[in-house]
Amino acid sequence: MEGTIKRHWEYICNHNKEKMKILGDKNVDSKCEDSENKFDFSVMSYNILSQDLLEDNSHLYRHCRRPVLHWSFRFPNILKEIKHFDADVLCLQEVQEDHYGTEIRPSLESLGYHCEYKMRTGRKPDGCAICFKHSKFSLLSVNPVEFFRPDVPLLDRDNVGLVLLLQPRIPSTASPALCVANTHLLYNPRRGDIKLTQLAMLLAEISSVAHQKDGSFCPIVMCGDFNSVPGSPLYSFIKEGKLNYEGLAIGKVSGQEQSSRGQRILSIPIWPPNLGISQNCVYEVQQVPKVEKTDGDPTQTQLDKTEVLVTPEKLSSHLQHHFSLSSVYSHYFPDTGIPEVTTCHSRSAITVDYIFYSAEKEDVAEKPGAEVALVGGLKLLARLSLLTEQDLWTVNGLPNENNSSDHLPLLAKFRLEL
Ligand code: KL2
Repeated sequence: MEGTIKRHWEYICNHNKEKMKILGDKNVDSKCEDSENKFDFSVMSYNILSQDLLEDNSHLYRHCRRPVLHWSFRFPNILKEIKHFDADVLCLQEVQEDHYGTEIRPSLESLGYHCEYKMRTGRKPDGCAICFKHSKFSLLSVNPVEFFRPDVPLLDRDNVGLVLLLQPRIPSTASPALCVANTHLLYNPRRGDIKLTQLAMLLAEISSVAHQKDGSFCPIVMCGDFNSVPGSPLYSFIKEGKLNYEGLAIGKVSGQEQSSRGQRILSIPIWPPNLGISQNCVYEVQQVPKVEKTDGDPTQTQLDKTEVLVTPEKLSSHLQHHFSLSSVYSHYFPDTGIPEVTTCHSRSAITVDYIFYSAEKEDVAEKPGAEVALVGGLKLLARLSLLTEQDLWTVNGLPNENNSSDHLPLLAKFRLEL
């Protein structure tokens, strides 16, 4: 087809303790060990560009031929793409409420998806959806997250997240649940203070949802448009599990813009205690432990909630989280060092979209001293290759005749070993 660019599947194998090898566009099963007790599934993360936002920010799309910007042109292309890739889990951002109700949800349901949706608070009528194949998962819980908090002046923006707990459908074998999170963080490049707090709120919700009875966490996939670039402090915090933000300008957190002239330095702490989230990104439980009414030892106490009880912290500029998260993409082409891009319009061509996942132990680089909780592991089997900015300008940038958002869909295939 004219004007299309080919993206290919990169299959990834781990050979004991060797580094990841990318085997190219070959059949995965002929190269990777085939294990019996496994559950394979695929995940797509896709910011589909809400029509209202397209129209509000029309200066970003001046390079586009007018007809390709109509929703009636764009939606069939987006649906075709979703159908073609046939992912088991879809994490969609910028899902406009009216289109969700009239077209997106009905179309996806007829493709065998169960759909959950969280609309932004405030006036912009778009939100995040997580859809999953009925045939692959059943729904254990739906956990929407609103980043707007009337009692916290910092949190005056309307972004949201959505966290689902899914049960893999596996005949006659017990499987752990899978926690899938989706978000679209604040765009404003200058407000890294808000972005980091939104991220902490999402991580706290994931902790609470993925937390299992034995104290460990089930496997986690965290997708979305984080409006932050690879290597930025926000990105590094996700990957490293820690961030010292002392002296960091709020405009430097996301790395979207170079200049940080006249910008405030992040305050310590970034968010106030009444948010109820610790510097370790878990919900704080402030209630007094209550004594169990049993015949047993009366000094034995039990907490009401499953959240981690956090001791009061001294003020420090260190953030932490307890998951060990890897990124499906590596953000640069290995041979040329040229950056991959996930969004491309007349103002920018950068990576802001990600699929993060809790990798199984062999995938995780040794991090001495890192306090990492026991988290169920996923093996990354494959990813759909991304493109360079130059590739995208050969097809007139985004959106174009065939790619109908200003973002590309990200796709990964995972294995859960049982
Ligand atoms: O970067 V995005 O596009 O993840 O693709 O997220 C936001 C931006 C989205 C939701 O707020 O709308 C876009 N300049 C450029 N893009 C903007 C602006 C802006 N001033 N405001 C919103 N968006």
